[in-house]
Amino acid sequence: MALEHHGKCIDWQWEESLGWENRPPTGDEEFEAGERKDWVYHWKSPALLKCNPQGMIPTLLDESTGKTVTESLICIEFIDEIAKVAGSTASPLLPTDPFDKAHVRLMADRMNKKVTSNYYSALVRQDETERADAFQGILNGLEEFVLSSKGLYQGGDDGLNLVDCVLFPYAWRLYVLDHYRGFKVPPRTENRVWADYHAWLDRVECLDSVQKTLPDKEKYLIHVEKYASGRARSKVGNAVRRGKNALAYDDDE
Ligand SMILES: N[C@@H](CCC(=O)N[C@@H](CS)C(=O)NCC(=O)O)C(=O)O
Repeated sequence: MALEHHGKCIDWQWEESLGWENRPPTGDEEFEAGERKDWVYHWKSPALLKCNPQGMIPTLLDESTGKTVTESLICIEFIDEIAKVAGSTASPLLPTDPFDKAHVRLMADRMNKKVTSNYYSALVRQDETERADAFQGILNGLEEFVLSSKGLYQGGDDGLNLVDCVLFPYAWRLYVLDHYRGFKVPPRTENRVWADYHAWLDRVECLDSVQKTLPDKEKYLIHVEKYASGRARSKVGNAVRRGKNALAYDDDE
């Protein structure tokens, strides 16, 4: 996609910079020898590590200045601002009123903590009670989202906002928790809240802009199996396996 910013044409392109690889054990790992062959590590491209030493996705890079933007919530706001400057007529992802904007940021942060983080806990933790507690946290987050929504989308009828953008990718992948853990989101027939939730999920999934971003469901199940079996040695996988939340990965892991 090309956008105009400060009179310059900005071309955006993706670079695949995360992958998975089996690595021979070094002998310093903290797991039993018998488990070693099964652990799967992240491969991170040198280009990613150069502009974000933490090696986390998303990372945006402006090649002309070397400036970077990281952290998904901040990246979404950044893209929204760039689009506005470039004259986009799409409805903005954040409202202009400072109070409304503060509320949207707060809700986006709550969805990140209650849904995104608990998704990894429900998937990676091996203790059933911990997993069930995490899934309950997700359901509480979804209910909070529905009750806070002002229309077809979280902020009203005009289009997606930051909260929808943060929640949807994880709401969409909850079939993974049903598959690996047997955790089911209540059906639309349960009550008004769940009817509204499923209507929102269907509505967002049907958007062209969203369709383009969705992976194949079967392939994604295979991709996350390494998390479900606790074998993923990514920063996120390590943090959750060690009992922290998915957002609390350490810089040096
Ligand atoms: N708090 C970060 C988390 C992003 C995140 O978990 N990214 C994953 C995407 S697969 C990642 O880069 N994982 C690499 C790793 O865990 O080492 C954000 O919201 O941007």
